[in-house]
Amino acid sequence: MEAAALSRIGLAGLAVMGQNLALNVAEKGFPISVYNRTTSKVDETLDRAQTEGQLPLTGHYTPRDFILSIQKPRSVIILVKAGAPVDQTIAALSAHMEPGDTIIDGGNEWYENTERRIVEAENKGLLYLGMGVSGGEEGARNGPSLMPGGSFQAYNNIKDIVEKVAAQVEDGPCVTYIGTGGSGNFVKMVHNGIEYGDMQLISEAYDVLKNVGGLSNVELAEIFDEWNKGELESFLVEITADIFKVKDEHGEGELVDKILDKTGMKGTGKWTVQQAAELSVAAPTIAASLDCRYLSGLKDERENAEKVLAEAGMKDDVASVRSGVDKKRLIDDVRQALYASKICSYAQGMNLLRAKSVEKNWNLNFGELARIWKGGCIIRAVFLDRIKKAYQRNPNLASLVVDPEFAKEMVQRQAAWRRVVGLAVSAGISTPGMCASLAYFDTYRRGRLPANLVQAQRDLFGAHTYERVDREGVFHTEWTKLARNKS
Ligand code: NBP
Repeated sequence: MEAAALSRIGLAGLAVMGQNLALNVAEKGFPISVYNRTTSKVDETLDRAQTEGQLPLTGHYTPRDFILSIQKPRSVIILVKAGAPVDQTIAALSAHMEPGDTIIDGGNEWYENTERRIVEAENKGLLYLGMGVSGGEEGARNGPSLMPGGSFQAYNNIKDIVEKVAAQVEDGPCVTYIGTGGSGNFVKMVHNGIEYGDMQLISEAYDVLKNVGGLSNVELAEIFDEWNKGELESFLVEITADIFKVKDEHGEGELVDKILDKTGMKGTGKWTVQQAAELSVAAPTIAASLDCRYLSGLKDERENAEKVLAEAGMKDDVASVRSGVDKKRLIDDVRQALYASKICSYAQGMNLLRAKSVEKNWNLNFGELARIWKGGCIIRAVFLDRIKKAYQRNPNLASLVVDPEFAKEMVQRQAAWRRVVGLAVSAGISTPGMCASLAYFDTYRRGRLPANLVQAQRDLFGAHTYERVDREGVFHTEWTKLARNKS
């Protein structure tokens, strides 16, 4: 006989994400059992459940007690470090699970690991979901964006829970069934790649405004607050405004100026760029943001290069460029450049998702993906609603930049965008994300590219052949012979 008060769901792994998600589930009225390898975290979570409103959460100290405390068919969320810890946790828990029970990995897992585990789970009669969770600590506690992929039956078992736990926006909860296999993890990975791009583009806007425009942190905070009331309204723009306002408690000025300029990372951006290359999808803005993180890590080398090049005669041109700049116009131009660059970055992310969806037969719904990113997650932004509508208008949209509405916006913004990139280039302020987006736009929109010359070169040195614009067939030319005979 089972005890009467079984939990509706279980959660194992009580670090930042697990603890907060468990409290969120309990707060929405679903009794939850929790477990963690290091049991002190179980007690911590129990304490929080008490102090945060006597929430229906029970703590368990062994895998067996934990699993047996959950009602059948059991659903267990795992939120441990991705990779081997997930396999170890699955092994410990599944020993006590029964056919029909479900494992849900909520970590930032590599999608192929999820696909392997789906098969392993199936062999034991278990169902499996790989569920991307975005929104960090705050999102997990108050409403994340959730991207579950894998078994549809497993999703239906927890649909009522995840729909309550997820962030809520005017067109529904920020969760949807993504697709089969590792699609949930893959979508979360690309979400993170887009997040890299957004953060890079915002940092470039800051760099240009600060160094070319000469804006103070106080002015920057005002500008970002202002931007957050318009088309750029988003979590990242909002928090950026806040960052500029925080004073340094250890000295003069604002804390942002005291932070070491080396960016950390955990790997999802790199996976995104690797996948883009793997699938022959151009994702230059996301790749530029990854490259910038690598370059930021070379602090000593950069400082040395600055010194060596100054000694070699490199002049700082920022001051002369700044003197000719109309500050008000620059601010407005940067806003437009940021927006246009962002559209290109999202276009790249969406096209990567489409290529993978075709390869894996996931049948991803891009409008729905944009919708569930509207709330809870790090890239949440007002303009995702416009992306949602673009894909609703045309689910087979080749690129966001050719959606009639976005196309109009790109055209309206391109003069400002070019001015910003041009100014930054002449001032020597690198804007790799904005440049990558602009080059992507200019490459994508041109009916004819210099690829004809590359084809000719390939044919000359490697007999790789070429096609012609004016007749059918595959051709090869003895270029060198013809060229040299003529001369
Ligand atoms: P961490 O990624 O820091 O992992 C810590 C948890 O993993 C602890 O519960 C720890 O147990 C457990 N663990 C480890 Br490490 N090795 C284990 C093993 N061999 N067996 C069992 N448990 C093990 O936690 P997190 O930051 O909460 O993130 C959880 C997942 O969510 C990760 O995949 C992360 O990438 C993803 N994610 C995080 C964020 C974020 O903002 N932090 C956002 C979105 C997604 P212990 O207490 O016994 O050491």
